[in-house]
This record gives sequence, structure tokens and C-alpha cells, in this order.
Amino acid sequence: MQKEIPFIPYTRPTVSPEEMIVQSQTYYEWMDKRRTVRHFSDQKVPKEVIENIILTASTAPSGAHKQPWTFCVIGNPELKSQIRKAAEKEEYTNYHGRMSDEWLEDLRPFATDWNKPFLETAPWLIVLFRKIYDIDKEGGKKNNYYVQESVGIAAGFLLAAIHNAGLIALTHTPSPLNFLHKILERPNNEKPFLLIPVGYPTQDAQVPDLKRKSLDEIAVFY
Ligand code: IYR
Repeated sequence: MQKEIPFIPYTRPTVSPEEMIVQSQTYYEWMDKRRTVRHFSDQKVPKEVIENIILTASTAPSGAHKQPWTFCVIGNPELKSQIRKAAEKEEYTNYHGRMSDEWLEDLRPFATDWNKPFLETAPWLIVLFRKIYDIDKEGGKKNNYYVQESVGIAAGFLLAAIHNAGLIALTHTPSPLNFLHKILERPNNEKPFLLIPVGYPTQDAQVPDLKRKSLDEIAVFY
């Protein structure tokens, strides 16, 4: 039997429409500064910052409030180097035949390749796992719901929190990701979802001069 959860009043200070317009605009402009950066410095980041970022990610909504995620944080250089080696092995195969010509052509402007030095340089790697089911105290399987959606939203919150802390992240998707399950010795109910190096950019870090779609390209108001 699921235990009862009491309901409590939802209270937040009311924001006037005028304030709302300003706040939403300010937040948009701030978030619009977030960029995926591939050039990481090895400058240290306090562990407490990473803890706060993860707590923020875990405020994301999730199916039946199951919070079906585990954030594995890697700061250990030996483990980072193992992860780099394994990721580069998969990525080498991806860039040399596993990815279609169209895919490689779409990626060309971003100058990515199979080399992933940031997996060793960044002070922290966060590997986000989705929990396809939970295990209760008696070792029984418990269902989770909308795991993909929930973990995707948590990843978004994580990236926003990293940006808000003044740090950079790279949403890295080595594929297949199974090597992370093995290296980090995760249980069978956990599947790797994303690998996110976190840290500071190098002094000379560059990003492609991308433009974001305009509102009429992404939204339809009825
Ligand atoms: N996973 C590869 C390839 C890659 C794919 C897409 I789609 C990107 O936006 C970026 C990279 C890699 O990490 O290099």
C-alpha cells in the first residue's frame, strides 16, 4: 500500500503581470547566453557546487514523483581516463562508419570528432542514469513511470543550474553508452542517459556562432 501524502497549501508571492514580463524577459536573456562548450580548463570546481546543481536537477517533475534518476559524479582522474578511453573507442567507430554521411555532414559545422579530451580535463563528469524501475527494501521491483520524459526534464534543469552557477557543460552522447554502466558498476535497474562534463571554459574557448530559431518558427498560438 502506498503511504498517504498530506496536502499542504501552495503559497508563493504573487507576481504582477508587469513584473512577470520583466522577470520572464530577464530569465530568457540569461538562458539565451547558455552555450554548449567543448573547451574545458582543468580549473577545480568545489564539490558543494555540484551537489547544489544536482539537488536543483532533482526538483524536476517526474512520473508519480518517483524521481527515477541517479547522478554519478566522477572527479577521480583514473576513472575519468577509463571513461575517456571507452568513449573514444565507441566514438571512433561512430565517426568511421557507424554514423551516416548525412549525420556527419550535419555535424561538420561543429567540428566534433572522436577525440574527447574534455573527459579528462573537466574537473567533474556527471553521468545521469535513468532508473527503469526501483527496488524496494525487500528487493522487490517497483514501477517507475515516464522515465524518459522525467529524466530528460531533470537533465534540462541540470544544464540550467550549471549555467546559473557560472559554469559550462557539454551534453555528451557517446553511443552506445553501456560502457558507463560497466565502469561505474551500476545496478541492472539503471541505464546510462547522458554524460555531462562540468567546469570552466579555457581562456581561448570558442563556440560556433549559432542563431536560435525565432518565436514564429517554434511556436504556434491558437
Ligand atoms: N555522439 C557524438 C556525435 C555527436 C552527435 C550529435 I547529434 C551532436 O550534436 C554532437 C556530437 C559525439 O559526441 O561526438
